[in-house]
Amino acid sequence: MKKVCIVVTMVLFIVAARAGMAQGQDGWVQFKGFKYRLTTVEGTWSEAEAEAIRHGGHLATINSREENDWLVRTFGNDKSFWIGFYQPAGSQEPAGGWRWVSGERVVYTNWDGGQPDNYTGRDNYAMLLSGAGGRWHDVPLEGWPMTSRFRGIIKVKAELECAVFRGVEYCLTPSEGDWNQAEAEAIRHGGHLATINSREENDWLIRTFGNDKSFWIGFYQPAGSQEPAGGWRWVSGETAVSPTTTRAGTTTPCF
Ligand SMILES: [Ca+2]
Ligand SMILES: [Ca+2]
Repeated sequence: MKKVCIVVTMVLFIVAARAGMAQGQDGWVQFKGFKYRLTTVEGTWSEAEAEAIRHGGHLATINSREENDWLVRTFGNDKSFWIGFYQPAGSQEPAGGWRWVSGERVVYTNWDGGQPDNYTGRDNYAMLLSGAGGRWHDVPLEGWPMTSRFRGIIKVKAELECAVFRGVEYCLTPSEGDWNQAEAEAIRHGGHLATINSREENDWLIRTFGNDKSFWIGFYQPAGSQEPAGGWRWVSGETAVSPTTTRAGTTTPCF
């Protein structure tokens, strides 16, 4: 009866999933509606920003301590990374005029002690400096020291809200619809509505996607089944946990 309840109470929202998009496979990692990855090669700030634009985004804008901490946890702090913060020509040195290349308002900064200092006389670009615990330094366009080049952190608005659990990516469908529309959307992304194979997976889905809305999952009852509990099956075809099969979604609690 538990699973019957899940399906019957789902009305509003829907969930889709896709296979093969787990963290690391294509280099992108998601955080709160955005996806991030490093530039493919080391270069100047301008070269890093150009690559970010090719991916449809910019060098990272960092809007909170939470985001800054997540970036350091995700990409490490043993190398320096360009971010999208720069100081336009003619700004008051050393701290005047800094802005985000995305155009977003500056609501958070995390300069290291004594920074920005315009040390070289042309420190007009910001980076997460290696070994500085996620604090920022102003450096010249081609990095500091002069001969060094760096990778940048690219940030792009995510098409779908997704999260990864045990190597499988789970995403919310971008709009509300009926069960069939949700499943069609899931198939377009290479997966199915979620198959849920354990209490742990179910709990993770609720923690991740919340419980203030209802979500479709991939459980349904074929026509002709014995009512109300007979014949229920997963649209993915799964009958038990299968680590190679796509599954995704979230649910309403029926415990
Ligand atoms: Ca400067
Ligand atoms: Ca500096």
